[in-house]
Amino acid sequence: MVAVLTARREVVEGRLAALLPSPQQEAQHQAKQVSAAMRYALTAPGKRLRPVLTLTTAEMLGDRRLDRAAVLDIACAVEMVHACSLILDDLPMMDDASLRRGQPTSHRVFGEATAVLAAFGLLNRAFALVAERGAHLRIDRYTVEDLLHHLSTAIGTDGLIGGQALDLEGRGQALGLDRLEYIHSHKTGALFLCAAELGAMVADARRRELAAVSRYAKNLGLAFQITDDLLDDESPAVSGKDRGQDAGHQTFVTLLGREGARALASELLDFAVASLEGLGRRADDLRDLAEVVRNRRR
Ligand code: GRG
Repeated sequence: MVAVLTARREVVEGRLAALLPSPQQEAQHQAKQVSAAMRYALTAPGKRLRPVLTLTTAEMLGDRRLDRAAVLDIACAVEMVHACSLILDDLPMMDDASLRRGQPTSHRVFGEATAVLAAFGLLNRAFALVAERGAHLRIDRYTVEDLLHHLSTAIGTDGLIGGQALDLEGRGQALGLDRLEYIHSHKTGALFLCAAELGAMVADARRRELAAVSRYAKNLGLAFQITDDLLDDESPAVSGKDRGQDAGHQTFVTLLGREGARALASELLDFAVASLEGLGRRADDLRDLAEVVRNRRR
């Protein structure tokens, strides 16, 4: 990753744990196990691409009024939603995964009931953070309600939840490309889109800028899922997940073959980069982020 993106990832990494009760506070807490499970899932070694996307978009479009501390917490809220979705996705009733981010999945460590509560604890904390931090931003074009509405729409039945539901329904069936694209542009793409759009909104983006960022993130998110499919049948040492987690499911690789999937990902990333044309050199970090996805090995 280029230096500025790595630096943003480290800033996120440094902030995430501080947004949950500390292990000392946890020890005093009645609900110790659920707090410990939230921390376990959130601080596990993830790539932090979604919050980096939020920060990068905000830095690109923000002016001197940009409240970097608030933006960082809103970016971390996006990562909390992501961590929530990973806990739920790994449950026996969903993907039944045993390994995530190179370590045992949350339900394997804490049990299913605590894992589910931790997922909703993270989701709840994410909304609280956006509400608290979004309320005092110095922006004119968007309100804190817009931010919250955006986040809840991204998660809902027209977002992650809808994509996941259709993914589960389609298990074991032959799906066409349109259906597969619909599933993954919701299940995976919706949070990329939301991450970028929140970054634009907290920077008080003009509508034209927001539209460009949205087009970029839609293409980036779907491309990211395709690269995920490509990595899935590689070793768990690389992906940090169970080997062949997608075995028996239709994926972009089973549908198009490795070369076809690689070509589609590359085309989507080209579209993503082309969407940034009107933003000039300011968008170079987002261009670099597209290259990170194109070349990802984990
Ligand atoms: C209520 C938030 C919520 C969700 C319910 C379970 C569910 C609906 C959706 C599942 C969404 C999901 C887990 C999609 C997979 C996305 C994906 C490609 C995950 C891997 O992302 P990386 O590689 O992971 O960025 P790291 O570990 O690096 O963060």
